[in-house]
Amino acid sequence: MSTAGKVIKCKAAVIWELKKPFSIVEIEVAPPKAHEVRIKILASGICRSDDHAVSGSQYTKFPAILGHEGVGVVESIGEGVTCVKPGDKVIPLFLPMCGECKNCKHPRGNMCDKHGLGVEAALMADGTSRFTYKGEPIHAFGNTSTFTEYTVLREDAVVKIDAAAPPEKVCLIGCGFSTGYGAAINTAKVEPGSTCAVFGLGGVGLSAVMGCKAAGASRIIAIDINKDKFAKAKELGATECINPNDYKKPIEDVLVEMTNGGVDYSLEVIGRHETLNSALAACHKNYGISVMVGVPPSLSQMTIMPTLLFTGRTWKGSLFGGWKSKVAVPKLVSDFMQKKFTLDPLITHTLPLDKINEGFELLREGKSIRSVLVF
Ligand code: CND
Ligand code: ZN
Ligand code: ZN
Repeated sequence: MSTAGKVIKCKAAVIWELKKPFSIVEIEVAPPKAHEVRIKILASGICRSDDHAVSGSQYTKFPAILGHEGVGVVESIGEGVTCVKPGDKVIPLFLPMCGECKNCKHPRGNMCDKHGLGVEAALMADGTSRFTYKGEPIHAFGNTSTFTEYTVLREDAVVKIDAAAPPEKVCLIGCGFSTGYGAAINTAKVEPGSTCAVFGLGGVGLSAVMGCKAAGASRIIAIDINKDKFAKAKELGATECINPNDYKKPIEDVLVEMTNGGVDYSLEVIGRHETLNSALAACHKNYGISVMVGVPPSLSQMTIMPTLLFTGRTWKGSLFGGWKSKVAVPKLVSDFMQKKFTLDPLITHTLPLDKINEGFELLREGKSIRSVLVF
């Protein structure tokens, strides 16, 4: 029996307040309005940005349904939707793309003018939510909300992918893989033979290591305070792994010495002021490029020594790896299907939605790279 046009009752992981665990409850998901798409989620990875919302480091409206790294299948579409149809396998896009605005049309822009990423991504375009619990609205998150059996997306925030793609793997193309890999390739524009430093070896950082390797870097120095991450970093292309806690000197000084003046490219994939500063200082004065990939705390301010930039370094930020989401995601999925890169080493745990709190604990304890929830 078709569910189109009807409210669907389903399971979702709802977070009611800051720093509290998720609870699995039955919610109501309203049908998609015009230019919206309702999808059944098949798999969703857990990314640190979801945990930043739990901890308050990234401001979010509660109660909320988090999750921004998923794969689903279209259940029904609202009026005027032409980009997907029921039955299509899709990836939700936390960085939507209308394709019409100045940013979407600019060759280097990937942050659509029509859709924000902050609190405006917690509701649909008309300012309401499609999720309710016992009639009370629940906020969405990051234009996506994938920790639920069904979600509703704006049509600009969904793209069709190869029907044969395995959801429990390609969900990582919805955030972690694309963000790290693209930051190296598109934002830093790592060159063959260059020296790179990657700070933070989670799912996003290890994808940045893969991007540096694919771009032909000859030296990739991987940095983490958790040495358990080193074996995987080496497997994915790191040539050296170092732990800042093993040195008395600041890690930027260690890197400058190791590379006789600083690295060509540094990527900060943690989201802390201290490591952002270290990553900038560790790159070569004159021509070094440092890319901020980790999400710093919302509304925070940081201090840097202006001479770091004055002497020629470049400091850049990278959202979703600089990819234009609607165009790049299907292509990345097809590259994965053609075995141009692997996602298996990034996936350390697969869990049912009911075990979402366990998945977050594994991340906080540094025991997982990516946990993927399967539905
Ligand atoms: P995850 O927590 O898995 O990895 C972070 C790694 O950093 C861990 O291995 C930590 O041990 C390590 N670390 C922590 N503190 C330090 C330190 N002081 N020095 C060295 N290493 C340290 O996170 P993830 O890989 O899922 O995400 C990484 C960041 O990327 C995080 O801030 C997340 O919010 C952000 C991100 C950005 C974007 C984007 O579009 N730019 C999209 N999604 C996530
Ligand atoms: Zn993410
Ligand atoms: Zn746009």
